Amino acid sequence: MDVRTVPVEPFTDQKPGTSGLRKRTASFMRQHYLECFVQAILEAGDCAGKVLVLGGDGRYFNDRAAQTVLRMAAANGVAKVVVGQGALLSTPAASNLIRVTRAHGGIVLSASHNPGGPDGDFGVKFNVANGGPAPEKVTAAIHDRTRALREYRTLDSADLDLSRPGTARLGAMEVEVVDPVAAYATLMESLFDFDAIRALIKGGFRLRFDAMHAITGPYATEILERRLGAPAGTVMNGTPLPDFGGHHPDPNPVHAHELVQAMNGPEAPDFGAASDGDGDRNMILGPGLFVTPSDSLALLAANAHLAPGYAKGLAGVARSMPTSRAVDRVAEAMGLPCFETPTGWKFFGNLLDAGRITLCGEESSGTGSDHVREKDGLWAVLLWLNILAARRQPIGEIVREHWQKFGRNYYARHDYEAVASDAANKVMDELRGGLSNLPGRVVSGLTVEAADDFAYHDPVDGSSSAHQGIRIMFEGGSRAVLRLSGTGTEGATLRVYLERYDAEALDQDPTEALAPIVAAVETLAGIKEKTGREKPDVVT
Ligand code: VG1
Ligand code: CO
Repeated sequence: MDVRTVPVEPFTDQKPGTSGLRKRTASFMRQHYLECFVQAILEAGDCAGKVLVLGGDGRYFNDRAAQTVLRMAAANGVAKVVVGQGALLSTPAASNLIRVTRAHGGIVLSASHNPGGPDGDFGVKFNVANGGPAPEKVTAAIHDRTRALREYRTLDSADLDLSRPGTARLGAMEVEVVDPVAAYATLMESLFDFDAIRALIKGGFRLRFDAMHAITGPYATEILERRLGAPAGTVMNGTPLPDFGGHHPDPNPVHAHELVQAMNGPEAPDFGAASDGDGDRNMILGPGLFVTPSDSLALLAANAHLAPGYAKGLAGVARSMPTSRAVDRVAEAMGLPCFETPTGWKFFGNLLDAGRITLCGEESSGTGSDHVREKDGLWAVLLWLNILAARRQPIGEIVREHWQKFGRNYYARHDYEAVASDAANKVMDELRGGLSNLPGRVVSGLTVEAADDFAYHDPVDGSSSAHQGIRIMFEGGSRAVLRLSGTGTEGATLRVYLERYDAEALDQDPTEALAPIVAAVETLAGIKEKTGREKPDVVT
C-alpha cells in the first residue's frame, strides 16, 4: 500500500491552550480538516513507532473519522493501534486501555457533552501515556504544528472491519480490535464491593441510570444489569445513537429531565444517575434530590474508604477552582492535602501521577480518582452505590448528615452561551482591570474580601498557568467566579459560578440563597448591559 502525501494550507482553527479540537461536525467533514489536526497530533505527539489506543463515543462521523485516523497512523509509521470494537470507547475506558496496554497515548473521538449529528459537534482529543489529556506543553506543540503544517500523510487503502475483535494489518501497522467494555468492567470490579452492591439491589434497592443514548449504554448495561443484577430496564436510553436521539448528552437537570422527573415522582427509585456523551461526567440524584457535583465530590471524599479500592484512605484531594469549597472542609477535617487547579482534567494528571491526590473533581459533573487519568462517570456511580451498600441509609439522609457536620455550600452555575466574543471579552477585561479596587467594597450587602485572576503553579512540575478565571471572595465564605469556556463551539460562553456557605440554615432554596451573590455579580460585571442578555441560558 502506498503512502500518499497530500499538500495542505496551514491549519488555523485550533484555539491555543485547548487539549483537543472541538468543532461543528460539518467543519470536521470538510476536505483535509480532520486530517490536518490528526497529522499535527501524530507528529507533535511523537507517535511514530509507538502503540496508540483509538476509540470514540459513537457520535455521527465517529466511524469514518476512525478509519481516517487508522490510515494516517499507518502512513505515519505508528507501530500498532488498539481500537475499541465498532471504533467505540468511553473516555475513561480509553484512559484505562492506554494504561493497561502501556500505550504511548490515544486518540479519542468525541465532543463530550456537546450535541452530535450532522448539525452537531465533533471532536478529537489526544491523551498521553499516563492515560490523561495531553498536558499544556504537548497541546502547545500540537498547536504550533497545526500552524506549520504543509502536508499530511495517508494510505490508499480500504476501510478495516472493526465490527469484531481480532487483529489485522494496515500496511506495516498492526490493528487490534478489542471489546470496549471488558477491561474497564474488570477495573471496576477490582475497586468496588460488587457483592455488597449486588446484595443491596437484591434486597429491593431501586436504581435508574440514564445513558442519554450515548457511550455509557453498553458499559452500564454490562456492569449494572449483568454483573450487579439490576433488573433489565434499569439503564434507560442505553443504545448509543449517532445523534444521541437529538438530545444534548449532558447529564444535568435540564438535559436529563426525563430521569429527573422520575426521581421527583411518587414512584421515585432510591437512586438515579446519568452520564454524558463520552462517559466521563456523572449526575447523582436521590428521590427529590439533586446532589450538586461539588457536594458529590465532598461526600465521596468523606466516604470513599468504605469501598475496597480506597480502604487505605486518600493521599489528598483536588478540585478545579470554580468547584465549590465543600471538599476543602472535608479535607481539613480529615487532615488531607487539598489542591485547587484550573478548569480541565489535564491539571489533575501530575498530582495523580505523583501520588499527591487520590480523588478529584469539577463542578461540571466530573469526578474521578487515580484509577485512570480522566474523570469517570460510571466510576462515580459505582462508588456512590458502594457507599450506599455499606451505609444502608437513604441517600438523602447521608447528604443531610454531611451538611450537618460540615455546613452547606449552596452552589449554581449560570451559563451565557453563544455570546458575541467582543461582549464576553469586555465583561472579563473590565472586571479584570478593576480587581484591585474591589476589596472592602460593599455590593448588594456583601463585603468583598479579596479578588484575583486565578493563576496556578503546578507543585509537581513547577509550570504556571495564568488567567484561569476571576475569583471574587465575599465575607462569610461566599464567592463568585467568572470565566470563559474553552469548549464552546459558537461565539463565547461566559460562565458565572456562585457559591454561598452556610453552617446553620441547611434547607434554603438554592436560588434564594444565592440571590445576593447574583445581584453583586451583576453590579460588578454588568453582564446584562454588555451582552444584552437578560438572564443566563442554562442554570445548573
Ligand atoms: C467544560 C467544563 C470543564 C470540563 C470541560 C471538559 O469546560 O467547565 O470543567 O473539564 O468542559 O468536559 P469549559 O471550558 O467549557 O468550561 V468534557 O465532559 O468535555 O470532557
Ligand atoms: Co465528557
